[in-house]
Amino acid sequence: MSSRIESLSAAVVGTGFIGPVHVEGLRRAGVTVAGIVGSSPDKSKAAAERLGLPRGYESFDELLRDDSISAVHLTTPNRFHFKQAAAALRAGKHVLCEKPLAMTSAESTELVRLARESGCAAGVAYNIRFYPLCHEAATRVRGDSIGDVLHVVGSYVQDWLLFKTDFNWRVLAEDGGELRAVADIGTHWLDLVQFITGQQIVEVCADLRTIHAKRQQPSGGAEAFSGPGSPRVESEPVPIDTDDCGSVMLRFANGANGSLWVSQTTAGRKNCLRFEIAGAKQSLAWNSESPNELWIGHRDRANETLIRDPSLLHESARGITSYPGGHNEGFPDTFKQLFRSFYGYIAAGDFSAPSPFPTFADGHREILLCEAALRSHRERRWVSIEESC
Ligand code: SOE
Repeated sequence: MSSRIESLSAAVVGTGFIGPVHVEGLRRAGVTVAGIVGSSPDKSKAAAERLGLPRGYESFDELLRDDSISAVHLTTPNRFHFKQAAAALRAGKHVLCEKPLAMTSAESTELVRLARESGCAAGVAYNIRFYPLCHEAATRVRGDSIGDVLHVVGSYVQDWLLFKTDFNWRVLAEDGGELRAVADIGTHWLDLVQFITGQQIVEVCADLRTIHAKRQQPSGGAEAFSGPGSPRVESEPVPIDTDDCGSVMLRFANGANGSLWVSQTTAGRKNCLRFEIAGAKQSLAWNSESPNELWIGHRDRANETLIRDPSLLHESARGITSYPGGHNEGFPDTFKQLFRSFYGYIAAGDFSAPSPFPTFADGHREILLCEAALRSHRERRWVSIEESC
């Protein structure tokens, strides 16, 4: 049965950096946001007031009992994703979960199964796909404009964890998982290049590094991107064994090869994802810090830069573009477009149709890639994804 996006209502779990991004994206997509829940009733109430939401739930269970909500957004630390996603699906709610989907592939396998059996929509917030020029790149590569994909290289680099006084739950393996930079930002890149090329990564060889073996943990925690800790805040040294940076060599199903560099300790790079996809006829390159430009490389004529302009884009990219050329769209717009896609699918009501958003199956694939990368790093050898299944 089909309905309208505007008739759907959602609640957000998590009040940190990314929870409010979801609230804003939902509102801009036209979805009603019924309320939010944090790690305590006080935090829920404060977030609801700050964000102008009708309700700060007392608990996650209270949120699940709210029959007015059709979907739940999980923006909690990674260690909660499995339990919360499973409970929400069992309660008959559609789920949009932040990445990585779970802590282990055993958990993500179970979530894929539960999602299938629940008959609910289940998506993972790989929002970077929803920059219009990333959809444009996918249409061009899959439509053979660039020829056979030969190699794919790039990086995702940030600087918000450069100093040993920089801290967030993500640096702790028990909260975020054994892999950090690769899982937190690397999987965005891995998801993106597989989406664009239509080719799965089948084998990896990783070399990872923890720059700060100890970090200063402030009492009371710290939000992502909150800047260097104040010397006046009490903190204590804690051992860290998650990756600050590293490289992963890749082999794709069609024989293409490539590599990814990830780092959360590159001074000056705030949140910078770059890819370069080389085909037999052309190359494409893109940088998330100038997201409205796609570079098109030629061998036998001058290179081009395509400036995002809906009138010049393929239908797939035009469909996720809201503003005319020159009116730049960025990070918050990707969430709006992802949510329009997710709720548009729910509203259309045909769950046998292919999902236009990253699904739990995509999220599971990313966990397999992470496990293969970690194993490869520890055993100092190539690891196939099949081996890690
Ligand atoms: C922190 O590294 C973080 O917030 C990621 O968790 C997000 O996925 C990315 O979009 C920005 O950086």
